[in-house]
Amino acid sequence: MRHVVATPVITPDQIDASNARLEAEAVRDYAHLGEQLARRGVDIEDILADIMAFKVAVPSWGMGTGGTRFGRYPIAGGPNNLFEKLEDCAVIQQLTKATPRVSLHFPWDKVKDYDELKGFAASLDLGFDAVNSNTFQDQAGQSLSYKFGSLTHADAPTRQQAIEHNLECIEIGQKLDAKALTVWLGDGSNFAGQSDFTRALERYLDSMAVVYAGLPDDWRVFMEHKLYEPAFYSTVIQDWGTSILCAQKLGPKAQCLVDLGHHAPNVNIEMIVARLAQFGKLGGFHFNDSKYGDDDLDAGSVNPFQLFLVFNELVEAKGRDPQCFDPAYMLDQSHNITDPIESLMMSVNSILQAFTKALLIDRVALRGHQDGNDPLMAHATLKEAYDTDVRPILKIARLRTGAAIDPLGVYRASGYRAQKAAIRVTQGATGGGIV
Ligand code: RM4
Ligand code: MN
Ligand code: MN
Repeated sequence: MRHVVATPVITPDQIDASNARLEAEAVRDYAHLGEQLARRGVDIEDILADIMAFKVAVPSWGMGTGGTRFGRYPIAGGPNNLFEKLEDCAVIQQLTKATPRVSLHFPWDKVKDYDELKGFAASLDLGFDAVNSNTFQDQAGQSLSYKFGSLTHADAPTRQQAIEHNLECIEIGQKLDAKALTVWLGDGSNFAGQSDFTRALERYLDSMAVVYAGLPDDWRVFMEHKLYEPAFYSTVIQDWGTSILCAQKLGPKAQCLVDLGHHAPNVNIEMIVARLAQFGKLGGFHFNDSKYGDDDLDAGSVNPFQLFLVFNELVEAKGRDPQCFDPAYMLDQSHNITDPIESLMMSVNSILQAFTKALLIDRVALRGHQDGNDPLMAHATLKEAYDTDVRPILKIARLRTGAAIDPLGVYRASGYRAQKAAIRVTQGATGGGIV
């Protein structure tokens, strides 16, 4: 039971000392921005309240250095097991106070005792978000292979094995107070003619109906589409169209999950977001950024404007349906050349910036310009919000929630990773892969 209670990873003193140095300047900048926004009819405190309330889950699998299929470069002091990953998640939560929940992936994150895991997480101020199933790899000792598919496999026993794995994820998730299962499926084909598109989707729906029936009343299942990889000719749940058709067929607890990297280059993702929200089927998000495909780069690092446009749709959807619109926000990134803690803290910041700017859009003016057929002013209304430097709001939000005004600065000064390097075993640099 060595894991039952964890001690805080960065001491509150370290955060307080840094905040004390930065507070006066942050407060002055915030007051100045407040004045500017007041001239635009915006109360900065309203925006701040929304920002302080916004939370995004972090992925357990994002805590290790990812790697590509060509290689992996582990960092000294990186986590070797789920408990160490949770310690790293706790650092992000301590310094940002925007990531109180962790999304787990099974069987990668299987442990013997889930009460112990829950207690350990709680002692670090962490809870759990959606659980993710994995039928895209064969595990040691697994009786039937997923080489030719899982939930859509031609053989019923293999489908059954994949169904049971998803049901087991729900069972584990219930022990951890999760409320959703995310199913991303690698099933697809590599050759034209290899798979019958229609029959494969029928099998998917049949399998998912069994998984759906196993959902507790207050649970949702998220279907995560992705256009290619690991299958390179066709993928069963390849886009939001297939995803929403299946969600509609399965029932109200089934919703679609948008991973920003799972679309062809140049696809208008913000429009997909609007469509899914309009029909009550936007269940969740995996934030990351990309240039070519499922690159899993840090959110907002390549295309922050797109992230802003996505948040514009999210704010718009929330405005239309404040009671029911409640997507689960998660990060899903692979950190190949940076310390994952640093990358994730930066990504949280980028997401919050995009959200803050989206909240600043003058929606009455925008609608007027849209209906008055004034494209230039409609666009200028978006740009007015996008061009605002909202960093003072984020700093004050962190100050007021007990986080660090400068998370990266405190993290670097703490020497956290070096301390862990002295305790944790550093893995060898061999092999590739996503975890
Ligand atoms: C997939 C997808 C899933 C994630 C796996 C590891 O591309 O994004 O969400 O669970 O990668
Ligand atoms: Mn994803
Ligand atoms: Mn992905």
